Amino acid sequence: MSFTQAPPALLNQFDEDRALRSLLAHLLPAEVLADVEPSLREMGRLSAELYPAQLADRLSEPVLTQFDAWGNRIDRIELTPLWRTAERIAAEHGVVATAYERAHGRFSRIHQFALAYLFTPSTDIYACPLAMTDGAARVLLDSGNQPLIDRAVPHLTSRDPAAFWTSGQWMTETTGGSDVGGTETMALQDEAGQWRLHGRKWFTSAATSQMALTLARPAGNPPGGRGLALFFIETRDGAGTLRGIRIDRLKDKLGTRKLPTAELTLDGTPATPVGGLSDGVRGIAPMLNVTRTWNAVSAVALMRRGLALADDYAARRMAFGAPLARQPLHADTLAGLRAEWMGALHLTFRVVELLGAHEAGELDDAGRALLRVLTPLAKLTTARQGVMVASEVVEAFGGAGYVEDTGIPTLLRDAQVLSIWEGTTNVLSLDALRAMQSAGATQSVETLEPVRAEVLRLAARVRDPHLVPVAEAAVRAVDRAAAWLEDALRAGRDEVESGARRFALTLGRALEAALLAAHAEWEAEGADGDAARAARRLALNGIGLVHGGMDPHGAADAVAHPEPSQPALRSATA
Ligand code: MFK
Repeated sequence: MSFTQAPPALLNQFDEDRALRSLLAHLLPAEVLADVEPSLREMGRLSAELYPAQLADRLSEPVLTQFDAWGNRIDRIELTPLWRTAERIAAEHGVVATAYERAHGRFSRIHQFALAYLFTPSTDIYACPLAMTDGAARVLLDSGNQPLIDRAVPHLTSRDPAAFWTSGQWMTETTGGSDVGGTETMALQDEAGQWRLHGRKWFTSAATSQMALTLARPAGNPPGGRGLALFFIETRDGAGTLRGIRIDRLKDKLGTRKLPTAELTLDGTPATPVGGLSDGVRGIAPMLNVTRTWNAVSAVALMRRGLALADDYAARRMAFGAPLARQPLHADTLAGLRAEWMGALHLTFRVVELLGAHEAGELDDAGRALLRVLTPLAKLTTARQGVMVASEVVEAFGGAGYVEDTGIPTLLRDAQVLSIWEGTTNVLSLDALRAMQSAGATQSVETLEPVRAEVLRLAARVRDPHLVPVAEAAVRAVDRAAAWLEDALRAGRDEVESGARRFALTLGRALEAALLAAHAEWEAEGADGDAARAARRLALNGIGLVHGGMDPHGAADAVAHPEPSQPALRSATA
């Protein structure tokens, strides 16, 4: 009658993560790996150490106080204790700065995002303001606007918590989060020539940032995205008072509840154009691509956290006379999820690798086209995997996973945002198509060339007979996607758009399988190596979706189906 279950526990999250360490050994030269490893090990230690603090802080949420006792409007947001700790750790450990210091050239992005991956699961989505900070630094540096670069970039990339700034990315209005061209905020110049913004921002994540990049329509500009301009805002004056900004309320969200997401009114907010006075969507696009990369890294990180907890629990929890880990069906379920996470990890870090090479000026035209296409593909594919894996992790804990004070339900609620913000799965599927069309011929299957060339390049490396069927399945899935596209292009735009999501997920999963198979070949650990097992399992879970018709799961392009496909894994590609 006195049995109590030992809860899951975490050890150093770098040392424990064999998949990450193997991937880094593949991507980084030995001397770079030796140089960055201590910082990653320290972040892995902090990640485990912060986990109990995260559980203890579970119920606290940011609080908005709009007025002081005397009726003065103050609009102060009190952050949660762990967020304040996270801000300090992020600055001191260079979770943004590492990418801009570029101590290891093209490899610094890999170092930075490995830090972010270890940092993210224990810090209550503090990754969100960091993502926007990183994106803002990128946009400002790309803009060539030297006064703004001098003013903001040293803060955005500082390792000193007292000097560190985060940035907001204020895009969404009541007219829509996807169709940003409908933005209603107006930019007017006052008598002194100062631009001032007037409007309402409906979904501003991390409203406590010191600066923001936002879109507004200069008076007289035409409607649509081209009529918008990109503006820089400093949110507070020297006395700490908000500059023409009212915080109307905080959002009551399904998840990411530590994140002070706000509705704002801009009422004469002083603002500086970042570039010209039009084409603001194009101007903010580099920020979107950076935050979408962070989104993928966060998806992989949350999957890893869920699986670390589920694996530990499976070793502790006895049922029907044995630990769950030795119950064949439970072990098989976890193996299927592990494959999804490892595929997502490899796809995401391929994007990171390309981004680092691009920023170091080492990508040719084909590399840049690949980066442009892989960014939305990685974001949308990993986000769907993140939601599915988080849901399965809840189930892997049985009833305990459904109980709030285990901390497990938070994983699912937080994961659900990954497929929504920064562009929904559908918007990003269309973006991926558009990116392919601008890289290749506009109306033909040559559109697929950057992705197809990448999958063929990876498949050509695979020699191990245990892995060759996986590489072949990846190539076959891309070929079927190409055949579908050819038919759809003949049938017209509606046919192309209605299949874009299945098409994009097929390409994302084919890339994951090919990357895993090529990595397993490099690991050279035979059929039982981690990556080899994950590659084969990902192929079994299913790669291709384009020929599914009404039931997109029915024709999953699997190596073999020794068992009926698992409902749990079906949702990975839904
Ligand atoms: C945990 C970490 C995650 C971080 C979380 C941060 C939380 C922040 C919360 C948010 O802010 S969520 C809001 C995010 N909002 C979006 O992601 C918007 C989603 N909608 C789209 O992406 C639409 O496709 C888009 C707004 C871009 C469509 O607008 P338009 O006006 O129809 O733009 P259009 O005509 O497609 O593109 C305009 C130009 O930008 C074109 O270039 P040109 O002017 O040279 O022709 C495009 O090629 C270019 N462009 C668009 N997207 C691009 C891009 N260029 C490069 N990369 C892209 N991704």
